[in-house]
Amino acid sequence: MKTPVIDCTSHQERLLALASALPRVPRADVYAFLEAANVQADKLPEEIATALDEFNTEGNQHGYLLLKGLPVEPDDELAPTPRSTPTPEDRQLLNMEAMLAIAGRRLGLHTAYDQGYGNRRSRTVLHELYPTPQAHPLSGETSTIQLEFHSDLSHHALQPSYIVLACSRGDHEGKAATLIGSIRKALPLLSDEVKDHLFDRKLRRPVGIGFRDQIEDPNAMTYVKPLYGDRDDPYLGYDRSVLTAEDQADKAALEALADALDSTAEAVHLGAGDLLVIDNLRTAHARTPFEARWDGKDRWLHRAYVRTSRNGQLTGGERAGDVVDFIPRR
Ligand SMILES: O=C(O)CCC(=O)C(=O)O
Ligand SMILES: [Fe+2]
Repeated sequence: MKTPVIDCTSHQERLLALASALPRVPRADVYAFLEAANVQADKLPEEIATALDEFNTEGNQHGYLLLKGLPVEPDDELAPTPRSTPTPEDRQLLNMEAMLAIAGRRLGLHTAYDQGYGNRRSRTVLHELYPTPQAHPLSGETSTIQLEFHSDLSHHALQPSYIVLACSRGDHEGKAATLIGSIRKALPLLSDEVKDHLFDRKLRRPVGIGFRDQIEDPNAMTYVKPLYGDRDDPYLGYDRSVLTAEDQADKAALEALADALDSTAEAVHLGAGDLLVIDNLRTAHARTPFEARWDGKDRWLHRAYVRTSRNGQLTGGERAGDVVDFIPRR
């Protein structure tokens, strides 16, 4: 199996030069920022450009690509890890935000999504992930509890192709693992009976079950197919916390899928200078617990969703930086 990990250390100088061509305040004009990143994406070192391009066309067995050794600022030059959203609009560009923009533009279009929960953060293109003291138990801002296997936005009709996570700081103890369960690895473990049962089967995925406090329409319901697309190389739609099975056969099939994802999942321990591209249509991901210390040095990730032409996400005229309304998957 081809390695999904690329060491980019030898390209640091070149990557810093690309980053220096980007606007200094990314949130001042996100469209302009991503347009500038697109120009730089054409100038990426060949090794990195090829890895991203191949991942974009073929994917891989692992369901992710990990670029390591990117030119993150030395830790003592980085601001303290934030604790509360939103990110100030006038914050200066960080190196890993530049990497998120350039690598993401090589793949497709950065996109913000209204996730249907009515939560503030969901309409922003450039996300931040760090522990917050009052994190919702199903959000990426948690730390001490396991964030269970899920595909991001599986309930959205225009679910993004990729999740890009760029790390400015890892957690203190290196305990936080992003687990990636790839359907390409899990599928051979499923019986034909289970595969047939899950393929094109619409399961209920209530919107806002995890964000009930903020939900506007308590009857909102979406339908997610655990397996769909090409029967021999299917896409995956999965969320352990909110996908609901009604009858015994559905429950058993979902459990078999969960077991197969669990037993084949790979762990990535994100550290400073790492950028992880997750194939959001062929994987589910989770994050193991870790301890926040609230000392300004906690785990700090930058995140964006990237759309591509896969599975009808684009119909023409879209731009990197667009905000997509909530369109429930049915
Ligand atoms: O923190 C991570 O590694 C992943 C977080 C995540 O899955 C999410 O916020 O949806
Ligand atoms: Fe996620």
